[in-house]
Amino acid sequence: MSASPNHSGKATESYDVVVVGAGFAGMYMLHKLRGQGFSVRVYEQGDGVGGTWYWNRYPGARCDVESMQYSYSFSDELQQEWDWSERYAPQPEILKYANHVADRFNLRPDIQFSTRVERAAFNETTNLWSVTLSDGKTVTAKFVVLATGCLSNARMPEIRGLAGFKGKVYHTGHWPHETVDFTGQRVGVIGTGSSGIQSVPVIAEQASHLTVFQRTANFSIPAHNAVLTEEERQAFRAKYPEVRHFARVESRNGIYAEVPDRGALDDGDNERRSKYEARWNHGGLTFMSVYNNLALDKIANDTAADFVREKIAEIVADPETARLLQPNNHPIGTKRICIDTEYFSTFNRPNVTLVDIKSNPIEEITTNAVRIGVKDYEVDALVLATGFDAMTGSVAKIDISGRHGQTLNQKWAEGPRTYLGLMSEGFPNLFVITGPGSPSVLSNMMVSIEQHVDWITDCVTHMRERHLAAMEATKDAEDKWVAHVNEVADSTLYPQANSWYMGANVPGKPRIFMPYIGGVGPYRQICDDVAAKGYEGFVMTGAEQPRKVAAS
Ligand code: N01
Repeated sequence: MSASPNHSGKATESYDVVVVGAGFAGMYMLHKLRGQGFSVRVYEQGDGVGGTWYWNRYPGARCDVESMQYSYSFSDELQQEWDWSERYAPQPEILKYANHVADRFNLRPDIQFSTRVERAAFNETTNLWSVTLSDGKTVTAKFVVLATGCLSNARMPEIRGLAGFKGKVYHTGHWPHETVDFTGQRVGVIGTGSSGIQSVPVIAEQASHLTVFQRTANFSIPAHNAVLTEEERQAFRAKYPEVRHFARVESRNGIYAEVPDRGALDDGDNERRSKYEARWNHGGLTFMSVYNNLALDKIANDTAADFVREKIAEIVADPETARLLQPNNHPIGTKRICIDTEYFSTFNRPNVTLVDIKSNPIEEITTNAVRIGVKDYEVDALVLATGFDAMTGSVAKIDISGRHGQTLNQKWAEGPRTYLGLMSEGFPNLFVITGPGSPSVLSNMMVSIEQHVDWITDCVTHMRERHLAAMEATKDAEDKWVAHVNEVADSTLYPQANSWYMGANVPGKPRIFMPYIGGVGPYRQICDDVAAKGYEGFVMTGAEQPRKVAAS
């Protein structure tokens, strides 16, 4: 850090890099940049590290990527020494891991907690960002890195009367730190995405009655979670070099798994069914990689969707409830597939009711009930599992202005525009980690985070070595990238679903397929090629002005 006098004569803290957010992206960004000798300050809204795992403390929250893979790979010592207890670690364990990393790499001294970044403005004369914090302070930095997370801006539903409800209201994405005990209570859960599907079975065990309000049925595959034995951990650790290499370079989604070599229609009914059965019994996200054309060909996709619908009908005893739980308005996988533990069988419990709010929407929430038509479903507590303003929501909350005073919200009014999901033209020296236009949420986030952090670090080191002042995506490169992202998305079935990938869950949000679906391995290659060609598609300008260093 350095300090230079501002116009009022007071010293302004100045950093090479300001990082926004201390989740897994922000923590690794700090570690990596500091290792290269950059001065870095991280600002984090919460009072601890962990990002999404700090906020999402709802019952049943756990990872849907296996923990031996949903973990940092940058330190072999770290991955060899950390003991994951289960195949899919629960949220408290993932948060413990985040805290362990913060301590092990001594990150906390460079993180300011309980501090939001309110504004960031680029000064075209000095080529510095001026960053205003919620504590009223302003600091300057040459680079700003948004490590704000893709799913961290919890979205409250707009339902009449919600504010007047007299019981407790919880959002899964903003869960209290203290234990919430629903024992003896009548609980209503609104929303049946991943968060609802994970929390419903756990809440059902406590509540006297649980009513699940479902607008859209979702495809869910059993996790078959299990305790990891020491032998299993050791076996996995021994093959880490292969696992990590595959995830980074060869995979499409950052997950080590068998690569399908044929399409669903290349097999006969019996063979196909037995493959689906095997994947169902194995559990987890790899269900979707049993064949190579499930995301591309609707008829192929239907075979997998039908299989899951049949499974739901087998598990759920009441035929009408089973029918309602069978998804029928989107191809399987085009909304983030859910991974559950006993979700469908929970509806066989006598204390659980499913209410279809697609055909009969919620009219209002009264002081003690959810009102649908003439019927009041009385509840003592409400759990809103209604999701996030994904990918752009957290960025939009910061007032970011770039060249000519244009704000990022103005520029992204019709949908986010980036080059490689890393930078947006008109906003020099501003990076986004796992931003829209990169594989991000379609991948194992750890793999994508590490790739972006490494790329950004190489990039700013390149600039430092050449005393360059500013770097910016060109309009041409950005336009071509946006067109490519859309073209690839349009060649798949994904745009057919009203998903948060499309921004479709937020009223008024432009419908654009936000993540890059070209695959993690190919995307990495593109980013590496861009760097190898001297950061093709970016302009790097000017010799750096000497910054007055008053103190360090
Ligand atoms: O949110 P969602 P989520 N009235 O947007 C419904 C990640 N994640 O928090 O589909 C009534 O998927 C909405 O209905 P509809 C994961 O990537 C990971 O569950 O819009 N209902 C839907 O059912 C995931 O995909 C893990 O018709 C309303 C639900 O609320 C992402 O986070 C765990 C409504 C929202 O589902 C988001 O998951 C959890 C309204 N006004 C989450 N508004 C892991 O395992 C919304 N809904 C790592």
